[in-house]
Amino acid sequence: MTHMDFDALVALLARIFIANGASAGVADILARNCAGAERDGAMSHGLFRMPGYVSTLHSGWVDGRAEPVVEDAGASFLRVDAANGFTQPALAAVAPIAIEKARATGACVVAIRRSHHFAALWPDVEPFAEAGLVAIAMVDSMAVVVPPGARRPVYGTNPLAFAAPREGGRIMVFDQAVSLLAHGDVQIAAREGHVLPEGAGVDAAGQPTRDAQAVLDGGALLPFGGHKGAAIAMMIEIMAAALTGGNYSHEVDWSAHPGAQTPCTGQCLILIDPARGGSGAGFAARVEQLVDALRAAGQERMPGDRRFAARAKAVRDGVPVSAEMLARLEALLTS
Ligand code: NDP
Ligand code: PYC
Repeated sequence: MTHMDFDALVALLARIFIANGASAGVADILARNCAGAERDGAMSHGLFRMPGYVSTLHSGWVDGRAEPVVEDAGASFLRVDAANGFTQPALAAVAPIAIEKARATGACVVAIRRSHHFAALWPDVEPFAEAGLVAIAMVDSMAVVVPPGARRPVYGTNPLAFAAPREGGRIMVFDQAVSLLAHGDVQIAAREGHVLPEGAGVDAAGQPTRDAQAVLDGGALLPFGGHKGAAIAMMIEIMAAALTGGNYSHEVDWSAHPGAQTPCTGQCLILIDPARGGSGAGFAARVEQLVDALRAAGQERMPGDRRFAARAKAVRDGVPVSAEMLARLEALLTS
């Protein structure tokens, strides 16, 4: 295991993206995102994803050089056509305008369509909370989650991320899939031979299974919390696809592009200026009071705590990367 300087890791990943057809701008954004996930210990969306990005670029399914088009849709509404590119460059293009609108009007909805999201969602919300706004993001993905009572998957693993300012420049953030496990974690479990937790998935015959490979071989994932998680999955399909003009998870069809792995769907982002609410400038203090109440009640770990601790350690010691992973990454420079 070596410990890589974060910027050196970003530079290596950017070279891989460029070597496989991405523009320099897209490469830098995706490299920072992917290295950031690894740095924060979000392994299901860190370096593990690089071969998937590369095979998708080679398949012609995604445009690694796409130029997003931002459309003004009202005082508090922005649309973005990601032009069959990745979501993060589209978000980067619209973010400054969205912040401006949220500050000017109290809120802003951003509807991104024709966009590929293959990453963790927290990087899409954290910067807005750091800028003093509340941010909620939703993305639909590919149909691998079976609704209660249904015979086949319809929903994606559809992540939902939330971030809000806390006192002292800190933020409160959570980021979670609607399935009990993210698809990436099932792939990792299959590769490493781990058994899935109870209630994570079903096999091709629709029977409950803890076998990760059975879920991948024609089985499906289950939403967390049964019908309650399924309702959140439905909301995310409506907000990230119907509202944005993107694909539903069940409409993603990459069959003509062998090697494609990045779902082309949509993302909805909602920004709120918390100073407009009833707590006014006291919003961050009110968030802190909730955290205090949770801690007093015995909850020691807040969402984001593990990620922030991993980040602080990596900033100090470097990002741990195994020799095997480094060799795999270097091979992607010439794939
Ligand atoms: P996890 O279940 O690992 O974590 C979900 C959230 O709960 C995190 O905010 C986490 O904080 C927090 N958390 C975890 N354990 C505790 C605990 N004991 N007490 C308090 N808080 C806790 O995430 P998922 O497996 O659902 O998702 C993993 C990643 O996969 C996400 O980043 C998601 O965006 C991504 N994903 C992306 C998809 C896409 O289409 N692009 C699709 C599906 C998932 P912390 O981070 O600090 O652990
Ligand atoms: O881990 O479920 C997942 C996922 C889907 C798309 C990107 N990540």
